Amino acid sequence: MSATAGPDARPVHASIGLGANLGDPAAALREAFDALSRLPATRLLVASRLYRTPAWGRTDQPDYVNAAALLETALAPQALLAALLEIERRAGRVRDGHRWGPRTLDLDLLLYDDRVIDLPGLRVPHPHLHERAFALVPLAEIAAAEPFPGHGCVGDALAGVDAGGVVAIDAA
Ligand code: A4P
Ligand code: MG
Repeated sequence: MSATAGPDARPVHASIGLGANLGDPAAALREAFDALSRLPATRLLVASRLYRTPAWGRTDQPDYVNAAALLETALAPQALLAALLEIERRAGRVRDGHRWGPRTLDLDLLLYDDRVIDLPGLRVPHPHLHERAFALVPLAEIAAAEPFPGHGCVGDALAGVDAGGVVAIDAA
């Protein structure tokens, strides 16, 4: 697998969702923005504010801090996901096998250009993005016009969720 999409690859926009609810979530997200800005063949175009959000999926855990980043990247999607998992690992992420459980840092590849990818370890758009206000609110702040295959654009999808409880807490 080549790390980049090829010598003639046109850099594309990729949207990343950031989340944490253990340790110091705000500090973890700020460090993650920094790590994203240092990825090879990649520019961090814009970072959202940080948002406090009620836990989704499993509610018996602390509130999350969530945010989003818009990248311009020549990394292929699989290489970008591998880089995200490495940033999570360096932030002390431990996978205990519990789906949707608490975490020190979670980085999801939400959108990659206007591509639909369905591989065993990588699904894009992220399969839950359209139903998650905690991901759509920060993403719409910075990338409302980005295409969201199957849902129009990010702003269109945001109109379909209840964004109550998702509150900006800070500048990123
Ligand atoms: N994977 C496949 N596609 C992707 C993608 N587009 N982006 C694979 C990232 N990863 C992708 O990830 C498990 C595997 O999914 C990865 O190794 C990768 O190969 P994980 O982060 O361990 O996932 P998980 O927690 O077991 O389940 P899931 O559904 O992926 O969890 P999410 O989507 O990460 O959600 N509530 C609030 N308010 N805020 C949150 O941020 N996060 C979660 C976890 C639950 N509730 C939340 C939040
Ligand atoms: Mg994840």
